[in-house]
Amino acid sequence: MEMTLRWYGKDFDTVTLEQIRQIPGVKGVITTLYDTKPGEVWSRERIKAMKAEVEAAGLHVAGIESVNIHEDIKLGKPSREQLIDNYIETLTNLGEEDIHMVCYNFMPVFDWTRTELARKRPDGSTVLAYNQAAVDALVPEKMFDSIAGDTNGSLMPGWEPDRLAHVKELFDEYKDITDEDLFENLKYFLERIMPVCDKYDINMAIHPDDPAWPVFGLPRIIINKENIQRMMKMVDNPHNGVTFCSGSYGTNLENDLPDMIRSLKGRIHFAHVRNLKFNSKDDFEEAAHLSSDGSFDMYEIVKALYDIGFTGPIRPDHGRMIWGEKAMPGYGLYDRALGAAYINGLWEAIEKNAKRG
Ligand code: CS2
Ligand code: MN
Repeated sequence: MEMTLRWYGKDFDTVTLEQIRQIPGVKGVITTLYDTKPGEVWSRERIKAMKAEVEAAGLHVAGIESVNIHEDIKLGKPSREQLIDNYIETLTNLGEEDIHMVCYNFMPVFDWTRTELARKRPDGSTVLAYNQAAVDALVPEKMFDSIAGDTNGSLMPGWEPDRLAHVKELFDEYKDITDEDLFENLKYFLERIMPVCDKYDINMAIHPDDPAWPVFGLPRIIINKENIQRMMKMVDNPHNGVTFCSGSYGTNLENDLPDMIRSLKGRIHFAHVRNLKFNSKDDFEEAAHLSSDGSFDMYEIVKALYDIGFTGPIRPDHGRMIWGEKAMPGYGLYDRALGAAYINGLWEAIEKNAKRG
């Protein structure tokens, strides 16, 4: 594995490349062109400039998170043809610039969903949290009222008006889209992009849906072992792989994380490692990476990655906000740096132990 940190680019991130460079064992960043829109072609020049900036700081670009997928592709609309052509052009430009791992997700309308961005934990840190009752209380009609400025409606944290501009129309478009349709549309997309991935050796790494079940009546398919195996088989090419995100698959306590990892040998191209603390099965918060702070056995997760011979980039995922840091929720420096050091420690111990026999 290669330890990395996610970096949003200097215009958006509070964390600098110089700081990242000083985290022991981190040589690579996972980055993106954060100001591009889904469907847009990423130009060769911009990719080159991004790489040069990262390399000038003594780091390298270990992969992209994310090249986002336009909703029309997920919806299977005729306009997807042009949009997939654009995606292929972006992949070509990334490949020409020697970038070989692309993370993306296939979640309708929203990326991750949390109900609180700063829940206080007993140690005084604040974390992202999810409570199912809070989501259930949020009937879509109320959501749209609140977007229109009705303060009685409850807007979800992190859902800035921008992100929601076309949400109502999108909900309407997804009304008749089933899980089967979504699988079909994903298959169509993957089949179209595999030739360019083969040509440039680009590993596509789908990120799981978070939480790992349908929210607001929207279909969600990248949620468990069965569905992910189906996805691997339906486009059976090693470049069609996954981002194994412990914190996203782990939202569903029925997902056996080490077992899932073992079942994906050769197809995990990127790993997000984080811990969750469950207060009940319907309420969880994002704990420190350390096993004893949350509900997962992090040793078993890292061990499973080691055992399958995982060689791709790995990163700590959402961190807590600690030591007074002000940053994008989940993406401060301090707790993610602690997470990287901890995962590195687990890996070193597992590796030395294995080599000793
Ligand atoms: C990430 C996701 O911050 C996060 O929760 O794990 O947003 C992830 O970057 C995307 O889903 C990948 O496309
Ligand atoms: Mn993740």
